[in-house]
Amino acid sequence: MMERVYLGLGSNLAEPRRQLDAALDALAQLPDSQLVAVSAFYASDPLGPPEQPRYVNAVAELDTALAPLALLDATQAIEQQQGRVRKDERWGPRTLDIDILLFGERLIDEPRLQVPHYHLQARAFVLYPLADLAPELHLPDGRRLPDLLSACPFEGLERLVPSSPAR
Ligand code: PH2
Ligand code: MG
Ligand code: MG
Repeated sequence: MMERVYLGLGSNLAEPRRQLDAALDALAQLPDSQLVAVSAFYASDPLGPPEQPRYVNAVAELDTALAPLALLDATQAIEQQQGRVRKDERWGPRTLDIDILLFGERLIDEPRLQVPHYHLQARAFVLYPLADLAPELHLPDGRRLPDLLSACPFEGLERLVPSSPAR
């Protein structure tokens, strides 16, 4: 059975837009999956330690027959391929971060994976790209995206002009 997944992508090192483009190419190659749509790209100041470059973020819509932990393994492999180095610093700079935001109607609470993503509701750089793809989305826990958006100002986000005709 195919399930609809929303992935949050972020980068603030080594040409962030190029990192996101490469990540989307890799996601499009995943087995038993189809990349359905991609939001606009958005720039924003870092949330967390301030002494780091601005981020570029986007959200991707993926239909997949992979199990959640198999998809997590696959997205972590893509992060690794793109030079992600895990450091002790919380929310430090990274070449690529792929977060599983939503996985069909599932509520997942496992050591390696919590879905819906824990910080979803507080982050404009997640909510607004998500709304590009599914403005009327209902979360499996009953929350509605329009309500989350109205509690989270667009402030600080910069919608980027597409860098290629494809996006
Ligand atoms: N990701 C973080 C921490 N801070 N700030 C922005 N603007 N964008 C991010 O994707 C981001 C962040 C941890 O994953
Ligand atoms: Mg993240
Ligand atoms: Mg992450």
